[in-house]
Amino acid sequence: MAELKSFEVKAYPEMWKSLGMNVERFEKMRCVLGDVYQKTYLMQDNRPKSMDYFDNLIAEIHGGRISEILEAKKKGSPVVGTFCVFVPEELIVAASGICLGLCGGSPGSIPDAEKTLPRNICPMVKSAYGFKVGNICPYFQSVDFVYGETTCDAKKKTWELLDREVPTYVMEIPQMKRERDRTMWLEEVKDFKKKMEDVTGKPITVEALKKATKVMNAKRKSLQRLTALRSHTPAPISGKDALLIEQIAFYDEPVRFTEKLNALCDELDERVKKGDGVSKPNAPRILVSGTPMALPNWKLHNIIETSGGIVVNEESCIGTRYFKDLMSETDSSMDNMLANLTDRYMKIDCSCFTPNNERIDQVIKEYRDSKAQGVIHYCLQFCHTYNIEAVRIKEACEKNGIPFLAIESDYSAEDVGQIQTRVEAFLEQVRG
Ligand code: BJ8
Repeated sequence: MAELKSFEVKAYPEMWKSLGMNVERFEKMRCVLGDVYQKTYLMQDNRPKSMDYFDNLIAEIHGGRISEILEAKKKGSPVVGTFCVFVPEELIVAASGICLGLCGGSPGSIPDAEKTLPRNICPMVKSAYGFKVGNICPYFQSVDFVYGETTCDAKKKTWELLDREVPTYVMEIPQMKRERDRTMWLEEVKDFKKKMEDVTGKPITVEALKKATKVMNAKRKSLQRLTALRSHTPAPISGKDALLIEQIAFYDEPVRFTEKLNALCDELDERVKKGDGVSKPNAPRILVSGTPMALPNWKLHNIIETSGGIVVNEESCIGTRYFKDLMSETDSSMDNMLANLTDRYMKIDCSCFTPNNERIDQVIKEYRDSKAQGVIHYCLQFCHTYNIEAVRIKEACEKNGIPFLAIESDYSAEDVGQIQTRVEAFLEQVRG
């Protein structure tokens, strides 16, 4: 095991105060995050050198990146908070804006949310809402507005309450993918473009959207490249590190992120050539499928990898569902670009759709592409659509002779022992 390196998430109390945050509460959360990060990440053996950049982004998560965002805001960049990969990021970038994924992955903010929200709802929704009402997230404090969506019931009803705290607009996402749904979706995309234009007072031009498309495609390609590299045995990077990078993708500056991720991939290319990696040759290779894992939710990956397995793919919105589809770069009319944008986002196979056969096929495809040996379906507690869809994923795995395990969990540490026991037994089964 690697030596324990010293690490701290840096404190910026003056900045937090100026953002109207509860500094005392937040200071405690900062220390907990630093501690957990050190134990979860810095103890890993043989980490790629290029992970330094991503470690630094965590050290600067509550300050360095926030200063950049505030600086851009002063120069007129709108800052938009989102909770779903359905909100077209290209239009935010085309309006010189900053897109911040605000999903919550921490148990620390849940008590704040439970003062208002019912307890029996998704922990991701509670965590995010708690960050805002508790004034304990510098990202939430920096956004000009939030763009929510009508995917699941927990989210769409929470927007009504969130709107009291921060201006919250809602994009209607249909629950089916028929022609009439596409027509309605295109209108929603046009409304979103208009919203961005109203905020900046400038029209989004074809040229700006083309440029933004290139930025987003390049970012998505770098994430695809990372995913492809993980298909090698031994895996050149841990699942935990890959998950961290995917989480950082939702708040880092996209051009710099792409450059740094490509540099990491160059290093991983070298590792693959030399047969160097982070896992033992017989480590069971696991594809994790299901609900997204917002930062700092590293629970399942940590359990799998400290039990001797290696996670080689995330079939979820934190993973491939965010970056598997690119947008055409050849269009030259705004109407065509918006239509293509709609088509690109309609390919997202979230379980809120019915039917959602594409996702079942996608899990099997990614299982094969990543050379996995087992599927663990991860479902956040009270997420009904993913929980029910797991039945069909299980059936498809059984039909294809793929070992399958379903885990339902929240952000607490209470079920860690129980999950660990189930994961260990599953890894034994995969080993045969
Ligand atoms: S496209 S997965 S990011 S909706 S886990 S909050 S669904 S109760 S996150 Fe999602 Fe968009 Fe779909 Fe992806 Fe609700 Fe389920 Fe919680 Fe969820």
